[in-house]
Amino acid sequence: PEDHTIENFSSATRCIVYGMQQRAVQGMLDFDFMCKREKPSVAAMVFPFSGNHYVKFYWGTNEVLIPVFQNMKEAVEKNPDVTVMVNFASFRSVYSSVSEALEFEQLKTVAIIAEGVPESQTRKLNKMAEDKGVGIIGPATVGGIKPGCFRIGNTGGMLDNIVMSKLYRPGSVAYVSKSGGMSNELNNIICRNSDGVFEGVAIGGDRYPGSRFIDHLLRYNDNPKVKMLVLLGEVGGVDEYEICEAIKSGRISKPLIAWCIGTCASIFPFEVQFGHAGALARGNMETAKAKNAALAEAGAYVPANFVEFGDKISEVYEDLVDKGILIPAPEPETPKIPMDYTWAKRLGLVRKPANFVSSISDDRGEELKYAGIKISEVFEEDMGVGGVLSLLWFRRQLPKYATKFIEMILMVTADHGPAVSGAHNTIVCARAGKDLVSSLVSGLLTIGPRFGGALDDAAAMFSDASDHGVGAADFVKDMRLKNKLIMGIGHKIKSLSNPDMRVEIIKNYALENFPDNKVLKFALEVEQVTTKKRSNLILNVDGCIAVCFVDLLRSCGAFSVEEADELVSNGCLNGLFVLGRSMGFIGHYIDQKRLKQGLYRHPTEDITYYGGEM
Ligand code: Q5B
Repeated sequence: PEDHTIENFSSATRCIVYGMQQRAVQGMLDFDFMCKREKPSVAAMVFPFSGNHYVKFYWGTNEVLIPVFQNMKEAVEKNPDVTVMVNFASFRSVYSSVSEALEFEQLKTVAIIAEGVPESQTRKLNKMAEDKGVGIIGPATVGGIKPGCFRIGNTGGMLDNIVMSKLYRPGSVAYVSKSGGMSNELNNIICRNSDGVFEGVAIGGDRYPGSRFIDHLLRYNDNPKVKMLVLLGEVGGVDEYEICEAIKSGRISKPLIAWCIGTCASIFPFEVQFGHAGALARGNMETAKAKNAALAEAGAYVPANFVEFGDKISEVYEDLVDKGILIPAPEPETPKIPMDYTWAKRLGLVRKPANFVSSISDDRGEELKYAGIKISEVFEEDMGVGGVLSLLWFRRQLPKYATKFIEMILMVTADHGPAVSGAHNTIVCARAGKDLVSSLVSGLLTIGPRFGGALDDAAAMFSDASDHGVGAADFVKDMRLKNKLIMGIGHKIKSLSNPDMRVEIIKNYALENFPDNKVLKFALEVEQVTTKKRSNLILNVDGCIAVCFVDLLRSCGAFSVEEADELVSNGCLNGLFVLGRSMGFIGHYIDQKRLKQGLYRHPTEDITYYGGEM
């Protein structure tokens, strides 16, 4: 049947890309730029899963914004010049998205890229499209390319490929094939053996393609700018016989070079299903061999094998040139297209200092790594949270007693009731209707020199005095003279008569397991002095963790004293409290939500309103 529903693309053809295929869109825009198109061929994108927005693309070295719409209706209405839909929907949503698109009269061509579309759905879509006079390219196709005019999706491959195959300017040879991969091969073969491609379409490898070989070949035959036709058929189906008929009847009048791939199928003792869904011969007529013979018999130029396909094209081309039927156009300058930085870097053509250095984890390879250790090994060796923390914070695998100690710290600091500053803040924030992160952060922001954030300074003060051989009493006296509080000493409710069990647990573990307890022992001597003044001036949980951790870092063998001190001065000890207490704050947030607690307002009788002079 004469089916001319496929529109002839021009340098003004514009499309809507369905799906967030940013790489494909960039490829189309790069092609447009190379072809010196005035406007980008992609007018808009449609992505149902986000609100309307814009995405930035390169237009040469400049940047342009392409709108993304949530639905086709708006995209079509806002872009009345669009006639093509390039549909990247998955096989699951091809049917609904294409049927919707067929409602819009302005669309003349739909390219369906997805593979695996159910044949029953394809056939329904084909019927709907035919009734509405819309041309379908695909499914299961890369699309097609018309040099100088329009490129569907990724057809033609990478930009260097497009340049090598001279797809930025029209030649005189138009081809049709099934496969996208083989189209690339054709672009190359045709470029080497003629003045190049005028247009090429891959109709897709399914058994029921929307448009067929004949539709495109007739269209090409009727275009005076096309001088030669190329067909790359394949094993399976009988569409090639329609072409034979068209040649015999004279409907196809231009020279056609044809080859059906899959001739090797006869080597197998059984019928072979090749890569495409439609590439299986059901009977002798559908074999590549039979179809090649029929094409040759009808008058097509059929080489002896695929290797000679290019030679056959060259032969026909030279003949047309000799006869003056084909006059090659002067070769334009090869367009320069800026190379993407990532690609140029991969080719080793450019370098640039990185803005960022990171040394603790790497997600680029097959497996996530923490400090060079694969995540699977972390589990195989049962490193636990302590092991992971030591990899990420210290880039070291610490001994088991050390990683267990880290876990003990996280456990003892996890919570200390709702009354402490941080939990209180988290609770008030949660009750004000805020989300988890805001409530957590409002609690964390109270961690500081008085509450939970005394570890780093405690470590620095005790280790400095201990390193310099200062006696405990002199240290306390000296701090008082300087009007400084000793960090890690004192507690609001814990005292000699109400000891803090957390401190006992930490202290005893360190005394029993660490190779050295020098700084802890000094801190305990200081506690002896301070508690004589007031019984709540005990070595508190911050102070005890801090001094034990200094002893651990210095004596576990993984760090030098300088490295250990640098880690402390970088704030890792307060980090332990922050990390541990986050568990409690999140618990308080969840608790308040569970208890459906309303907005908190502090009782006025609990506030002294002072209006006097200050
Ligand atoms: N005096 C912790 O103060 C607290 C002194 C001192 C010398 C000291 C106070 C302090 C250093 C910071 C520190 C961590 C504010 C605490 C934690 C986590 C927690 C919290 C929880 C949890 C308590 C009364 C008298 C005054 C002061 C003297 C006090 N501290 N002298 N060095 N360090 N410590 N913070 O009881 O002569 O009367 O003027 O800042 O280590 O945050 O559970 O609550 O897990 O959540 O209000 O455990 O010690 O005492 O400030 O009224 O002082 O003692 O000079 O002497 P208080 P103040 P004087 S653990």
